[in-house]
Amino acid sequence: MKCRKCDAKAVINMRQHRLALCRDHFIEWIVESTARFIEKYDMFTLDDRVLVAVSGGKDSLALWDVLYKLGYHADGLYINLGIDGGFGYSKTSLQKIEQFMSTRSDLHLEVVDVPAVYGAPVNVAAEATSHGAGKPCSICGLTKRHIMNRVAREGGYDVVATGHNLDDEAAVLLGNTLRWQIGYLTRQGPVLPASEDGLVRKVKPFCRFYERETAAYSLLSGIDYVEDECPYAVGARTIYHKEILNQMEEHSRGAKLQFYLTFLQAKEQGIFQAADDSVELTPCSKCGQPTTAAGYCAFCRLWDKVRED
Ligand code: Q46
Ligand code: ZN
Ligand code: ZN
Repeated sequence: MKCRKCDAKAVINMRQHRLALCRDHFIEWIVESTARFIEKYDMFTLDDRVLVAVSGGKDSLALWDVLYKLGYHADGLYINLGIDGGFGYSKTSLQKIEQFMSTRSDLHLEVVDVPAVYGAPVNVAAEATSHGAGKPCSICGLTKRHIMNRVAREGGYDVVATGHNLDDEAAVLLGNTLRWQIGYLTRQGPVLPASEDGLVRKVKPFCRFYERETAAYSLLSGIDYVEDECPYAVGARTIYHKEILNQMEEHSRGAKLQFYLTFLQAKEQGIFQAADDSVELTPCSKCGQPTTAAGYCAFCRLWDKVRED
């Protein structure tokens, strides 16, 4: 199969777009489409300071690479969760990020070491509290959100960007829809606006790319990334939802993209407006970050408990 734009051999065929492209034109397509999505959803401008959450995986490194190419002022944030999983997951992740940075000039990385700063790896914290019931994911998510917001506020960043792709977003959407979690559905989308109470704007510039596209971008761009998933991702409900969506995609090309885009349209048309449950946030009396709780926020209560044990 030939590239749609030149005579070279196509390396990828995106059936949902009826678009086959060669290496160079595919890389160009990803970069240009990202720029278009950033503009379309009003994510940020060239004047903004962007903090990219990088895990060492294909999506976040590809995102950082694209923003770098587009000339955005994008710094990285790596949160060391202290997860080993028998193969040094967190350690390998940081190595891949450092390797990525060594071949690009003027990149800046903030590193937050969870065990050093807060007293324990997230999986140990999960065992020490009833919160996780064995799985560290809810504690891990809470901790990552807290740290991203703290670092962004302290560093004067305008926006936090994450590498979530369409497969991630469609899986979360399916989960939220199956349980009609209106609060989550109301907040899901390419942009989570900043709140006056101190939540920094969050954006997902890759939310319209299939996972195979971000993986292909990384491979074709020579980005070396951590291929192993976090050991705790195994058996996660989102993985099950991804499998269901993959089956749907096999039967009907573009099903995932359509599911996500029609959701965004429905939201724009006001389907969840009446249910908008925006809540009042107040500053946590310990760390000062916005919380719905009175007194200490969930993050501070959790990590205080971990340190007590
Ligand atoms: S939440 Fe759970 Fe992930 Fe944290 S513990 Fe690993 S799988 S990294 S996105
Ligand atoms: Zn071409
Ligand atoms: Zn707090």
